[in-house]
Amino acid sequence: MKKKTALIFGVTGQDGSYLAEFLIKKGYLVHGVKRRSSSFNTGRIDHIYQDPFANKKNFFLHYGDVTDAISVSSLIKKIKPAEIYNLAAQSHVSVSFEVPEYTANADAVGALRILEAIKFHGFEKLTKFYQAGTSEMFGKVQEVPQTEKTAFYPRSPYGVAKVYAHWITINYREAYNIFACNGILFNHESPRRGETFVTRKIVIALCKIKLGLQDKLYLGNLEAKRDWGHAKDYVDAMWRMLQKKTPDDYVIATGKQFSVKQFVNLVLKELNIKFKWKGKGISSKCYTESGKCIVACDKEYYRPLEVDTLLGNPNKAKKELNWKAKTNIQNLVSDMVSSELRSLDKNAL
Ligand code: NDP
Ligand code: GDR
Repeated sequence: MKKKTALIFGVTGQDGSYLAEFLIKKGYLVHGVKRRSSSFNTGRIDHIYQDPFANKKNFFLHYGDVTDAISVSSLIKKIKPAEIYNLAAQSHVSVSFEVPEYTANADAVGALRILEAIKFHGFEKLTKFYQAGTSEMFGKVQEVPQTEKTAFYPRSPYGVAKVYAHWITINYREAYNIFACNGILFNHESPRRGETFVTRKIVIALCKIKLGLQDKLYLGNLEAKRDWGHAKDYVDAMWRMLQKKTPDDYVIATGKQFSVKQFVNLVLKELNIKFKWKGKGISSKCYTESGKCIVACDKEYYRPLEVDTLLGNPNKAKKELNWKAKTNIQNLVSDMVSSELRSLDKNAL
């Protein structure tokens, strides 16, 4: 039987790497798009090549960029994918305040470029499209918990760009009958999470503090609340959306919420570090039993606007996709901490 072909924009990122593994296991031929960079950016996917048991002909990499319409269009024409996953984005909310125009170009118009290429090549019936939408579109939340029907109120250039991508996906679905779905994914983390997102930043720093390799961790708003899941579970939901009879939009979340401070506490407990918090807000500090301050706040890590609280309602995904988050916060923390300790140990050798 002919293998299905998938094309992943953003294959070198956290989700792209898990999705590539997931699709290869399902028997797909997976094509991934990577950007030219001055140093290696394929660390998360190198093992897919190196695995001696994997059929190397299942995975192909191409240079491209979602800000470059010609490369997007040529790749789609050449590969003729049955499924396209658009995970490519400048995905850091805080950075989007520093580079708003680029963020709009990649995160908003990037989705349009892919959809337009599908239409331009007449692939409306051949190619299904997944758009990596985000809970950041809810921003200043209008309803708790958030569902597919909750109104958007984005609070960053990133969130605003993703709202455009969400609506252009619906627009191409309705105007041209393209099988196009929006995932509205809440935060998902893993040992492969970028080092500047808060969960990974906390895990790396506290593991180093435990091993005596670092003194202190500086954070921003400790009171922000997020619905945190595991990236491995979430790429499965992306795939399920494209296997349905009709295209639709789905919230993907755990339905549970924790603050940044609670996440710090969970990591400290996992590392068997006894601690005590003192102070409030930006003056909050966390001390060890021996009185050493190991966590403090710095205004550098506060944002011009904050999304205070996000909590997803994944009922539609459960009912229609038979999808449920398998990993709870405790298991997520354990996975991230044990992987970090292993890698620090390896680097020390
Ligand atoms: P990452 O930041 O880890 O990965 C982003 C990927 O996009 C990387 O492969 C990056 O390449 C690539 N990329 C960035 N700009 C371009 C560009 N101009 N052209 C082509 N590729 C580009 O993000 P995640 O894996 O965490 O997230 C995947 C997607 O899901 C993103 O769109 C994100 O916005 C969205 N999302 C993520 C959530 C999360 O909690 N993780 C929640 C909801 C949505 P490079 O490696 O070279 O930087
Ligand atoms: P977020 O993730 O903005 O939700 O976007 P991030 O981990 O960056 O922040 C979560 C919350 O933690 C607060 N915070 C800090 N954040 C960072 N990065 N660094 C700090 O030092 C720090 N201290 C406190 C933040 O203010 C925020 O409230 C992620 C990205 O993956 C997006 O691409 C995705 O769309 C959303 O999740 C869902």
